[in-house]
Amino acid sequence: MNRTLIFVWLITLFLSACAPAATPAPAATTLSTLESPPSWFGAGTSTTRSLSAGEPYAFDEAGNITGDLPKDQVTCTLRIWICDDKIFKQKVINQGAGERCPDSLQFSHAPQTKVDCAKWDEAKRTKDPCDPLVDADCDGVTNDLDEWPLDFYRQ
Ligand SMILES: [Ca+2]
Repeated sequence: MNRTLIFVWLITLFLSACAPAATPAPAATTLSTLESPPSWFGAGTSTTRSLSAGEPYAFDEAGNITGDLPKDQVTCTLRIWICDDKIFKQKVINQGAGERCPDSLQFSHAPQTKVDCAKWDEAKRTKDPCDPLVDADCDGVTNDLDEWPLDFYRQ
């Protein structure tokens, strides 16, 4: 073997040894830090309620009517009451074009659940393990995007 080939081989070996280690793949992101439903669900004396409807009005994010919708348009609404709070979800559809309200806005997607309001209120104050007004079931999916906002095991 000639000296040039040995030199190139040694340089290659040196550079590969000095190369930074491959960066590890990022850890899988979890949707939630919890492994089970938050402590406010399944206990306590209060019960959640929900109501879904199709309404000919426009709403703000809090569920207040802000005006009428054009003909053929309807706002599909889902209201969920938890302790003294309300979650409001909505989507405007065009019934004239054959659109219908999505299943995720049906009241059946927020079935009645027992709630411990003291624990609910404490989590609202501390945001621990999450802010229930943003993510009621603490599964990592915000209420506005969660198809099952009261079910930790379904998003
Ligand atoms: Ca959620």
